[in-house]
Amino acid sequence: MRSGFVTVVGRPNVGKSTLVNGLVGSKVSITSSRPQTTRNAIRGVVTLPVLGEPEYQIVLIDTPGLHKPRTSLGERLNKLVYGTLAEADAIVFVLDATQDIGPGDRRIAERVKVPGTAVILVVNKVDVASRSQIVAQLAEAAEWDFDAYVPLSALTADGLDRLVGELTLLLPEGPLYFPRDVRTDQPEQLLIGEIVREKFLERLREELPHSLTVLVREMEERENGVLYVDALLVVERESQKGIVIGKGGDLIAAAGREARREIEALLGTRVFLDLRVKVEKDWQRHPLLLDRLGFEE
Ligand SMILES: Nc1nc2c(ncn2[C@@H]2O[C@H](COP(=O)(O)OP(=O)(O)OP(=O)(O)O)[C@@H](O)[C@H]2O)c(=O)[nH]1
Ligand SMILES: [Mg+2]
Repeated sequence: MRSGFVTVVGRPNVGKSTLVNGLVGSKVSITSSRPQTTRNAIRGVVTLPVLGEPEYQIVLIDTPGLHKPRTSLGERLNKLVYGTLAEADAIVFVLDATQDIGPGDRRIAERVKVPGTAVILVVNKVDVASRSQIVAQLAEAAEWDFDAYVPLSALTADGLDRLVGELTLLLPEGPLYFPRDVRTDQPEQLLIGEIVREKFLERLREELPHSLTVLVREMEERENGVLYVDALLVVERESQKGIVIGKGGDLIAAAGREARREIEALLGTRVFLDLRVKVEKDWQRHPLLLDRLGFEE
């Protein structure tokens, strides 16, 4: 069979996580309109059924958007991305068709040139871009001389099959890395924390989406068949606590309700979601706090 690891990289908000979810066919990574949503290397597995040999397994690695770091967290995240590039069998570099190619993209274009590793350039969001925008981006990116160019929409799935086709051509002979029915290796506890964070992201503005992290401290099945989930919302400043809770607690209640419903659907069980808010001053800037909050070096 053919199999391999494919790192998905690009600037924040270009649609990397939406693309990985679309390829996997289920939500393994949260998405939002806020930049820097993803904070881990999240693996999503695509195993293509055997309709005559060979069989394919594509292990996609969704990564945090590459950006100019302003905090220890940002530095750690960029480093994490560069690490996954070195291990990849192929790289998918994603551009947003509605945004001009900028210095950030050019820096990434240099970094993805790893000897012996093929690069596919994806021009995403074609559903909301004009034909001339798409053509201009493809023309400009053509100078980078990558191995394939695929315009697509991660959101509508238009063009995803072409990307899968290109990837299968690039995969080396390899083992079945994950059982055929596995879609991610992300522990349930982490995915649940991410779902909770996602529900807050769209409700928060300015620097607050960046200042929030979620730690699931406990998950326990209670006698009445309800899964009790204790999640801690960690923010950076005292003033942010009130914003996350909202007037009369309405923000935390609405986000919590939405998260609970999604977790219930995911696990097929009733859930009691216990949310608490805690301030860890400037946690994004302190290596020690980052360690404790699960962002390893
Ligand atoms: N119209 C349209 N929107 C898209 C498409 N792909 C992603 N989006 C939207 O773009 C925003 C960012 O998507 P994400 O998948 O979170 O982007 P990302 O690259 O993972 O972002 P970071 O994790 O912050 O680096 C979300 O609001 C998505 O719904 C697309 O093909 N078309
Ligand atoms: Mg993402």
